[in-house]
Amino acid sequence: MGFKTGIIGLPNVGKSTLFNALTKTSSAQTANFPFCTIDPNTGEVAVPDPKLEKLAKIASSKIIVPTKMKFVDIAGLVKGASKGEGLGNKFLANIRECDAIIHLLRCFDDDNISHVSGKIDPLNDAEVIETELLLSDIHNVEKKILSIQKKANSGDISSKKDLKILENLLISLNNEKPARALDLDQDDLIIIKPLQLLTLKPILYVCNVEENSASEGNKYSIKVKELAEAKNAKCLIISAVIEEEISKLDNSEEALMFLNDLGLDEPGLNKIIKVGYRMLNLITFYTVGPKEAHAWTITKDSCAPQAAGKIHSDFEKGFIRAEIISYDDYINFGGEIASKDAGKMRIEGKTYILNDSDIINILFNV
Ligand SMILES: Nc1nc2c(ncn2[C@@H]2O[C@H](COP(=O)(O)OP(=O)(O)O)[C@@H](O)[C@H]2O)c(=O)[nH]1
Ligand SMILES: [Mg+2]
Repeated sequence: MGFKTGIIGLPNVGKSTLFNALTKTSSAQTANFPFCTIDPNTGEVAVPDPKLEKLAKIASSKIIVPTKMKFVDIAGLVKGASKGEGLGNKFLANIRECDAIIHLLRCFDDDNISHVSGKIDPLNDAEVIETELLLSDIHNVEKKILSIQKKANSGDISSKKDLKILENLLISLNNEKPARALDLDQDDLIIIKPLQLLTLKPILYVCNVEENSASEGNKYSIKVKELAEAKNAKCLIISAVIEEEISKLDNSEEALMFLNDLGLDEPGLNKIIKVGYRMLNLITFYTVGPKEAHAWTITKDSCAPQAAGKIHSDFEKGFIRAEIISYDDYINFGGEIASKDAGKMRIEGKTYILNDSDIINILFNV
């Protein structure tokens, strides 16, 4: 299972430009992992990972397999989408399948590129889109309420409890409060999660600015930053045009020189992935050997058998124990055998909670 992030925004804000650039840059950075297009709008991106490269070097791994993230270019959102305008329902269904949302906002002036409402105003644009997401959620919650109302009215205790939760949720949504802004407890989530609400998904605002504002931002991105802070959301500044330029370069050294000239130190792809990882509460772990060095993604606080299950379902079923070396030890002692000799390889059982960057070896029995 890969983590999937949808890129949304009004038409002509630069979504496709960014999507294409991200996916091409990814394949340029990782020769071992050519970018793969799943369909024209979905791309799998290799997560840039200097640690993985160091590990592979130490272990003389023949192949390097980075962990991946999916991006989806979600086109077709216009005012009225929740009522079926534009691509309407298809668009919303595409977002529903995503784990997180990148909301791309146009923060560049360019008279040659038309804007749907004729004026550059990222805050207004953000509101137009978020209103559609809210309306779609309201519709879903109302439908769910209708479906359990009868049972609740007949006195069924559990339905009554669910109804109360949903009614409170509906009030908040009607007050333009996204579901992610609510203080939901475990009981709430059990009933709310299956509704796959769009406004429950973590959101990252990305300001698409003109090239020479890419390092500092501009008058539009300042406003978006304030909006993000008020909503307790994250915000990044990128220039889709710069990302497009980088994606045409042959290697990462050239890309870095180009970026440095513009006052930047890494491609937007890296920034987006880093923030995305934090937003989604993800960590990376590794399996390393002479055959391959492989990075895997897992949710923070996962236990060793869950990590084993990422590698192979048999590893989870037949899990006996895991041998763990921390990344720092692996690097400092210079590999698996040296770490083991130094007493740095730990044997851990089913309840072990993975640390970020752990190198693991699963012992299992099927
Ligand atoms: N000047 C300028 N044009 C851009 C920028 N990003 C995208 N564009 C242009 O805006 C137009 C629409 O971009 P596109 O990526 O197709 O937008 P989408 O409708 O959101 O997918 C294209 O002609 C792009 O070349 C930018 O940062 N600056
Ligand atoms: Mg497009």
